[in-house]
Amino acid sequence: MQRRLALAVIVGALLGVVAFGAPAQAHGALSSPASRSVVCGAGTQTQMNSSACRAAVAAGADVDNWDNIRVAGVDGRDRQVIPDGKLCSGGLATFAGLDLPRSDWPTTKLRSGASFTFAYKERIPHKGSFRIYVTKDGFTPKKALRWADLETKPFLTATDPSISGGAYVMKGKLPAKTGRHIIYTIWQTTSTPDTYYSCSDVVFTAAPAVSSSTAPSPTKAAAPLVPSEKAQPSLVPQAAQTVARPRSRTGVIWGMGGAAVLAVLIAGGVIVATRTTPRPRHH
Ligand SMILES: [Cu+2]
Repeated sequence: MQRRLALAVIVGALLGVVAFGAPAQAHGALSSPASRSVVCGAGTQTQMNSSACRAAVAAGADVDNWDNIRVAGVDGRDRQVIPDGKLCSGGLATFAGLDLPRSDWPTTKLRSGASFTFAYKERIPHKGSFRIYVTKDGFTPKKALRWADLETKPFLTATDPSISGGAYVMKGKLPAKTGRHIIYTIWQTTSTPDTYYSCSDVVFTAAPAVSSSTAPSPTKAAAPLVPSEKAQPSLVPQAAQTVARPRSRTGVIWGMGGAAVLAVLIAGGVIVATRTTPRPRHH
């Protein structure tokens, strides 16, 4: 019974954070294909528990603020300001773990050359332009990403794209690539001094021989972006998963507590949904 009470307190505190304490300075990151901070801070249970994410957090990666890899005053001089080997962290010590050269970062599968709808999840919208790059042929994730590893020109750019379901949506065509790569996204805002950086680990598969039921990405990408505010509270279930994490301490009590927790979370979700309707403001 005491444990149940403790659990309720934890959940309550967590909901409080989600509802009110959502990082005051919080902005955005590429969510489809998911960037490292999104994967490790707001991904699936499996992703957040992956060796790569654990190592990143251990090495310093403030993934709870997955949308906060931002550097002020860069003003388009990305290659001069962000050091080689630190592209994924934007050179920020608080995200240094995201630069770890590892082959086992969770990846998103993409079809080479296919149409794709990119999503850049935002918690606070800004005016600005996106530049999306891909790594050159011969890329290896075993070395920390350097500027010279990226194709010189972005394969997709967008200025002030529309927001749908809590994310900027950008339609484009994926580059013709094979195998493991990084998609590197730069969001240079104009309504604030900040530029945001993110690395998405992807695997390019061959284009389908015949267009068929395996129609590529757009549907898949659009799925989590159902218009309306629904996408916002999607972070709540993640929080729930986090709470449930100490699963080694199984037992009946957790099972019993589960129903109660679920009820609290659902109620919390409603509160969050209500509260997030007016967008937070800053700057
Ligand atoms: Cu911002």
